[in-house]
Amino acid sequence: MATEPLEVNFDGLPGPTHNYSGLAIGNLASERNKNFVANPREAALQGLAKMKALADRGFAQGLLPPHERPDIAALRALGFAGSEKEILAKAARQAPQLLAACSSAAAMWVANAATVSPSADTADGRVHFTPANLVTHFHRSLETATTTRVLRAIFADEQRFVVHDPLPPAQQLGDEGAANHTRFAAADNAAGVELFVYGRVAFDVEAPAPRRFPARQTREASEAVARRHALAPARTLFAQQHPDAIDAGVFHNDVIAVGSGTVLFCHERAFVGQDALLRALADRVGAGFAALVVSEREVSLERAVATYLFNSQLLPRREGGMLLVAPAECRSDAAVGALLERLVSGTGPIGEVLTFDLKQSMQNGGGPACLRLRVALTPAERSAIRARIWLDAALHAELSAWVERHYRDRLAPADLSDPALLDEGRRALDELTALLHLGNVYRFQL
Ligand code: SUG
Repeated sequence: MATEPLEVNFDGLPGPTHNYSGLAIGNLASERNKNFVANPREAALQGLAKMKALADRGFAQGLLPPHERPDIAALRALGFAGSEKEILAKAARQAPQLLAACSSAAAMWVANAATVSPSADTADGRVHFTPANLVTHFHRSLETATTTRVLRAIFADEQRFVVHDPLPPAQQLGDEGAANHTRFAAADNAAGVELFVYGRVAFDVEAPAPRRFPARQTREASEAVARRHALAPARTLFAQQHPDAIDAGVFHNDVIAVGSGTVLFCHERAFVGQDALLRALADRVGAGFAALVVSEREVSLERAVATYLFNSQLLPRREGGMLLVAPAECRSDAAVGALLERLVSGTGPIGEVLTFDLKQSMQNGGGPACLRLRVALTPAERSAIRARIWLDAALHAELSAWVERHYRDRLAPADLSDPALLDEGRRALDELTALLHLGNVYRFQL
């Protein structure tokens, strides 16, 4: 029997202002579902159901809290003045898209919270975190300060953890965190091979780049993160996302590739120079490395983006073989459904597929993998965490009741100026920090 996996999945809990404002350029779902009426309560319960199901299966499951929204300090910085109620009313009247940006619950997609390097990979033997600066989109850039505080509250033991500041907030250093980073390792406790994926090279205008949609991550940002984390160059790889993939809606690499252990599951049009990359990975990860590459003929890039097939989690099962945690949308697509059947019926590394209804998040372009941040921890590092963030049956029940108490079941962009929403959110988050033993992490608490 395999030893207990060291990797912990921390899932982001969707917040009380979850809504569809069409804020994310190049994210087809977000663009398409603009102005839909959202159901924040259902979003949070769907997220909790996934966490619970995986915890019940024996996977180590943590959670990260939502952020305070609307972000009144950000609205003030944009020149809206007066009481909080006046600020909301003025922003709704004069600049509804700015109010939407300052109200987004996008912090739920914690694959973008930070890049994480486990202690087995770093020169000083500590777990390194670099919160992402998320500069490509204003609504996401607002997450960095709270994310940094939350990570420092949870990973507080400085002997074991270091939470860096985010990279400087400049487009040339655009960093989107773990969504563009994959770690491979031949065994638990073994030093890993870290793959950093970028969309463009900021300081080389000649380098290939997408034409239609922004490349959110730069090579310079990826390199800076690797440098800070003091990774061994021999075990660090950099690869470019295929510009055609970005232009087809692959705004983060985790929309087209997922890797874990010794397995990489990706589309044939995921990377520039894909064959060379696969050879380099095989060379560094070792003989066990297996690449499951899906051809355009079997599943087109367009269907891969529409179903979010690759935005899946790959988890090592105790009984052997890997579990693929995929969005429910994959089952209803003929080509993707057939591929999943083929994967589990063969002798390949994937032994089982589990799908979840995450529609509330999916409609904003966030599948199972977007909702989680992977942190590989030794048992001693796990026990150094004091916050109550492990999702067991008791915490699941308490959080579900908390969601039922505080979350609305209908939220349209026009509701974002309702001052009651701000109060409801603060009341909920104040209770949540107590429930999770987090201390004060929100601006309204400081
Ligand atoms: O940054 N959507 C997010 C989705 C992030 C998905 N994360 C990963 N792939 N890891 C984004 O595009 C939409 C918000 C709105 O339109 O209301 C949004 O921000």
